[in-house]
Parts: sequence; C-alpha cells; structure tokens
Amino acid sequence: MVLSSLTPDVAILKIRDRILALHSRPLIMGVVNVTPDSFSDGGRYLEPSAAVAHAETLVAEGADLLDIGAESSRPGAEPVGQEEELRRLLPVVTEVCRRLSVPVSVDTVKAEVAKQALEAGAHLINDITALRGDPKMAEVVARSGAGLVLMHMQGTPATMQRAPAYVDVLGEIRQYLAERMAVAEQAGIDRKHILLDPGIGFGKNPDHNLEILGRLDALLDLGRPLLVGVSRKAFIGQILGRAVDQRLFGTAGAVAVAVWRGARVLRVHEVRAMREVARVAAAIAAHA
Ligand code: HH2
Repeated sequence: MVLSSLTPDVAILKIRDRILALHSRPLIMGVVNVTPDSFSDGGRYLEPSAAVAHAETLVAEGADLLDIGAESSRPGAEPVGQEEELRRLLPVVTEVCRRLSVPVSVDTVKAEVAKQALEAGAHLINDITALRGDPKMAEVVARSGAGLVLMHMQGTPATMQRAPAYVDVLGEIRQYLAERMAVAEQAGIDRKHILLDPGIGFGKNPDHNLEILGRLDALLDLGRPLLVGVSRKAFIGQILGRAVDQRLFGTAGAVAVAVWRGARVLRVHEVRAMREVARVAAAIAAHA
C-alpha cells in the first residue's frame, strides 16, 4: 500500500541539525510569500512584520515547516534581482528563525540568496529549478547540510505555460527527478536531505496536473518523500470555475488525493484546514 511503501529509512529527511520523520503522518508546509505579485496572496505580507505575523499564525495553526519566498514563480512573473530578493527575504527569515522553532525552507533559485538565508537560520532550500538555475546552488546546499527540494518544471516560469507537452508525463517527471537527484548526489548532497516534487502547474496543462495527482504513486520508487503543492492552483479554478480566493474546498480535494497517492509534505496556504484534510486522508490510506 502507498503509505507503507516508504520504509522508515527512506522517510527520514535530514536538514542541518535536525531529522524529520515523514512516515507517521504527512507534514504541512505553510507558505509565506514576501512578494507584491504572488498569484494568490501577492502584496499581503510584503511588510516584514506582516510576513512574520503570518508565519506565527501558520505555526499556531499546525504548520510543521514554513516555506518563505520573495520571488513569485507564477507564469510570466517579473524576475526579481538578487539585492531586492535579499532585501525582502532576510529580515523575515531572521526574525522567523529567532521566534519559531519549526524548520524554515526558503523558496529561491539563487545560490547567494540561499547562502545568506541559511546563514540567517533557514534549514531547507526549495529550488524550483532543481539545481539547473544557478551553478553554485549545489555547493551551497552541500556545504550547509541543508535540506533540498528538487522540483520538476518544463521550461521556465516565463515560458512554461505556453504549450506544455509530454509523451508520458509521469515517466518524464520520474526520469527528470532521478537525473536531478543524481546531480545533487554528485555534488555531495546526501539523498537523505532531498525531497522530490512533481511541480504541479509548472509547465503542465490541467490534464497533466490531474494525471500527475491521480498517478502520483508512480514516483514513489524514486525512494525519496514527495512534496506536492496544489494549493489554490489554476487547475482547481478550471474545474470549479472559482476565483483564486475561492479554492479552499477544491484544494482540500486535491490534498486528500495527493496524500492517498503517497505525498508526505503538502505545501499549502491554508494550514489549519489542510492539516485536518491530510490527516484524515492519511488515516484512511493506512487502512487501504
Ligand atoms: N508552487 C509555487 C511556488 N513554489 N515550490 C515547490 N517546491 N512546489 C510548488 O508546487 C510550488 C513552489 C506557487 O505557489 P505560490 O508560492 O503561492 O505562488 P507564487 O509563485 O506566485 O509566489
């Protein structure tokens, strides 16, 4: 069965001085976007104090980890320069790490941003380019002993939604993630530090996203825990005809299926609700 297919050894995530167990229940990663333009909450937490308060709320609601980002990756988003990204990010990472004890992930594709965020106390790097974006990223992660999310994306955020095409979507994602994991290991990153993510919405049309979620367990034999980010995404809006702020129940449906199919970390905006959804789905899956 899907959940038991993660042996206790495979379901351990090492991040700096910590070890997270992923086999007992799915973990919830709460999203903190310190951006003016994120697709669902852009501008709401641009002030450092608002972002830190939001992080505290998410942890109070039960977030197991936080993912802090200062550059939107929505299709066609304006790229953010390194100085600006650091200016937005560092005060928030510093303060969140000082006040809260949950592991902090930083959503960045830039090695220097990752390095400074790790120095400020972050524990994990969420690199949506899977080490293809910045040649120095692998070394920064390897040296620090940080955790690393390797995500699949076809194209770049600027181009990815123009005409995503696959012959075998799960097979191609599987092969890509295996290759990127090999690159990470060659750079000295222990696979126990790695989470894998199929990259819902990153160079995928709605049918691709549905097939990935419906057959997510095809990625389990890569041997690392799967992180999935479905929260409020466009494929949910397309099914339901709902605006981005009206996708809570649709997100719940997708989170439940992702957990049923083996996801171990759920990247979400609404922590309290999705924590309960994930726990119920996992409890049922454990009896299937
Ligand atoms: N999705 C988003 C951003 N980062 N990282 C991973 N690993 N997986 C995801 O699915 C993922 C991600 C998009 O969501 P959000 O951060 O809310 O929006 P934006 O990129 O516009 O800031």
